[in-house]
Amino acid sequence: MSKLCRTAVVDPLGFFAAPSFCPAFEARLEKWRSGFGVLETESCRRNVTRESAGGAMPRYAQLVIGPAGSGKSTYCHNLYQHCQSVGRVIHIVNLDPAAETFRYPVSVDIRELISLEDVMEELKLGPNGGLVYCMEYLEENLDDWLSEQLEDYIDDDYLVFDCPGQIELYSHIPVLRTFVDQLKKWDFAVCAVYMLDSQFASDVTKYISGCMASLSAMIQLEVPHVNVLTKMDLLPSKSNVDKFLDPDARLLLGELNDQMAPRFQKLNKALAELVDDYSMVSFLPLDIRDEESIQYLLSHIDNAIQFGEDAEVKIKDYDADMGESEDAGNFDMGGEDED
Ligand SMILES: Nc1nc2c(ncn2[C@@H]2O[C@H](COP(=O)(O)OP(=O)(O)O)[C@@H](O)[C@H]2O)c(=O)[nH]1
Ligand SMILES: [Mg+2]
Repeated sequence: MSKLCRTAVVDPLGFFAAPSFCPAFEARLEKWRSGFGVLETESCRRNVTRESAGGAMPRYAQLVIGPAGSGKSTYCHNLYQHCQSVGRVIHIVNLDPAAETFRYPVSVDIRELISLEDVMEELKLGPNGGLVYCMEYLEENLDDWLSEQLEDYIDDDYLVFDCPGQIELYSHIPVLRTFVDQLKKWDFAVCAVYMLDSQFASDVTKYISGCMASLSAMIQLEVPHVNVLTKMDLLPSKSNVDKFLDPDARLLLGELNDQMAPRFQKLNKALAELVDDYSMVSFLPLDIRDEESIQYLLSHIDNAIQFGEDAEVKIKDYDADMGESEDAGNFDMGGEDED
């Protein structure tokens, strides 16, 4: 179903030449340099080009997703600050109807459309049900309310959507998928940025559960997907986390088997294979204290949506490469020689 496709690796700002601050970065960097860093599915290749946008430049969007408390809004704030310091303009859209305070300027706010408090009060719903109701209400109002809100953002504009963290949105409720499809129709090139708290990397069993949640979002959304391990500043030792940034399925399996009862071995193997087959389980670490870390992450995301690239290059990558040769475009990540 999914394929890892070779994409053009562009480095307009020279970030890939910058030294990284942890060894696993170097490994990831090499992967990106050799041209396979973004997981893309069939529909990813329908991402926006200048031609599909009717000759206009596409707009760009990051969809910042992940569990509640994983650091989505904090990332948006730090990203905003970083962009300001390098003279780059981004606009942040709050899609969380439960958000109360913001540390970044909110360009568009879902709470102007619907308020969680009102929903809970009038429909007698709890916070979770209320939030799902709000998001479904947004889904119904994409064509009028959201389209009107976004019409001021034109060619080349870069929007960052700060999403709520309810797991339902990433597992089985199709709201975000509809949302992403609509953004694509409006000529946005979209990248999902999945945030996972680094405490998930303290233990292999937690890590696998975090990976499964991210995988579920990735399969549902079918857009270029970048996983981020947040709150790196809270980790006592960065070296212990390296194995989770770009994991080896066999090592994962060994650790899972060591920690769990023998009857789970078959399940562990299936999970490790799933992780390996999808090749999605690589994370970029985010340490918000470190400007370079934010810059590095942003450069990956920009690559994923080919921000700043000429449309002709995109067309070549997505069409010619794929048509020319299967080997040129697709990787079977199950093999041992991939690293
Ligand atoms: N130390 C540290 N705390 C963080 C970081 N990111 C988020 N937090 C804290 O984690 C909590 C949840 O963060 P928030 O961005 O609101 O998460 P969201 O629910 O995913 O938007 C807040 O108290 C943040 O201050 C980080 O990188 N380092
Ligand atoms: Mg938030």
